[in-house]
Amino acid sequence: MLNLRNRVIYMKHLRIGKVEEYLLNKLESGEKIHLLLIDPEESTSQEASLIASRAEEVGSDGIMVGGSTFFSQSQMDDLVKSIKSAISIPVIIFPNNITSISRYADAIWFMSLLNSVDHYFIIGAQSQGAVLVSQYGIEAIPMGYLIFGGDTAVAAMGRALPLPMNRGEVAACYALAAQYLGMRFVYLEAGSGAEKPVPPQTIRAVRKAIDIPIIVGGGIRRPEDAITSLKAGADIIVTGTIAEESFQRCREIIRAVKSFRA
Ligand code: 1GP
Repeated sequence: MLNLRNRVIYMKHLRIGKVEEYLLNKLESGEKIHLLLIDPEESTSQEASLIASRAEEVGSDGIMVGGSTFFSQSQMDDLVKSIKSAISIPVIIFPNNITSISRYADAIWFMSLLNSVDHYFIIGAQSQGAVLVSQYGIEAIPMGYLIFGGDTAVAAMGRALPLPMNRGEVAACYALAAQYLGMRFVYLEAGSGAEKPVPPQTIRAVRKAIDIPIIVGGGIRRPEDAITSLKAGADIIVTGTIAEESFQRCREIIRAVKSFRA
């Protein structure tokens, strides 16, 4: 049984850090969150820092850095450093591998690809990277990652057995398991550049099943897509590709997310 002293220690060991607190404070106040994903393969350091600062100006809440087919730790470091110098919102690593771990980031989604068939993406890379994350003092935010659909780089590289887009009850099983395993966020991923985002009925089914925040990303190209996801119960919207294609459209999405009220 925990006494009060132990409970304080226990809470400390949950290690809820500054970035997670920042996100939770926003959600608690009724705001929805927008995170801009920068793929190191698609941008130079200069382009990335420019796009990150434009996103911050428009109201985006943070920058995620990661890509499914990127494996250079030194380039990751350069990119993260350059983005950090241009903005004051947090930079969160969105890792595909242990080579994504950059000491310059504020936080890392410490994530497990729960519907992978490969042990490496469920716990292998995490066990290899954990000590480095600790040594670098990067804030780790535990997250369960679920991939939908199939025809995307992330599904192939992560050896996912993709969840069906329209069977929310299957996604809800995984999401509830993530919550019971102690993960503090769940990410419903359609894959970068996906033809369609995760459908609202699936997000709704997950929302009903869990209490922890839901991140939705992949294939969000219009403000309506973001609004539909938020109405269905998403808390955090991630967009990547659209900012590379047209920053104007990305700006509209950020504005839609930031002015949304349930
Ligand atoms: C990919 O969910 C993110 O991991 C963002 O996807 O590039 O399609 O916006 P898009």
